Amino acid sequence: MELGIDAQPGPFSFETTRAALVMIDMQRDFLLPSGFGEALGNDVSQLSGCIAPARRLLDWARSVRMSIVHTKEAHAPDLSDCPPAKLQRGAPGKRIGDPGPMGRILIDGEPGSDFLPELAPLAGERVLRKPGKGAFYATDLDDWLQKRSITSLILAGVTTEVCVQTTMREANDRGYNCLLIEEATASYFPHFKRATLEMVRAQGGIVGWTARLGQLIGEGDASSLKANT
Ligand code: C5J
Repeated sequence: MELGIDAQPGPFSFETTRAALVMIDMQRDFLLPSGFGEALGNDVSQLSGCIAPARRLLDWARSVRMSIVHTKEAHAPDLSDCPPAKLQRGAPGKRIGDPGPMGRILIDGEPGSDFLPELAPLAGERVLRKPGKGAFYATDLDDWLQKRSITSLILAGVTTEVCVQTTMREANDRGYNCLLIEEATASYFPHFKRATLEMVRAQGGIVGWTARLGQLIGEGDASSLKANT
């Protein structure tokens, strides 16, 4: 099904069979107290507003049978994929690999690295562990998308100006058309989110497009989409 939506800076069209939803890092470590985000001094409550819209977006993507990728920023237990410079960030005792209330901070397999239950992947959806901020760095994401002839990405998740924006820029450079859903992404710093949305769509969409969730999925269901079939 080909869809066209009113986005910024202009219309965004895509074929659902050649698009993927990329849900970025909706993990306890970033969204709940006592994880990595809070260890870095952030107010994690700033992210809670994007959870329900992200779930609506996920439900919609499932309803149109779009490919879905859930990324998680998490390191191997032996930290072999964590550069020393990254390991040294944050206060001593609250760094990557240190023990915390949700297990070792930002380590794959620990409770903190897992997805929020309401955004948990279903069978058949891709879970992509990544050691960096961008989902294309040191992963097979590009190959995986190419094998499925995917040319457009719908992006959501946290945080807007870090992992979401980095991934969107990587994807844009690789030739993917990228649409960021505004309510389904959040930052610990609301002004960084606002600036990122503006930056992405400036200069005729230099990094991609942005749209409100309702512009993509309609207010209550998917029926208000402009299908170009
Ligand atoms: C951060 C992320 N903020 N998922 N990671 O370190 O944006």
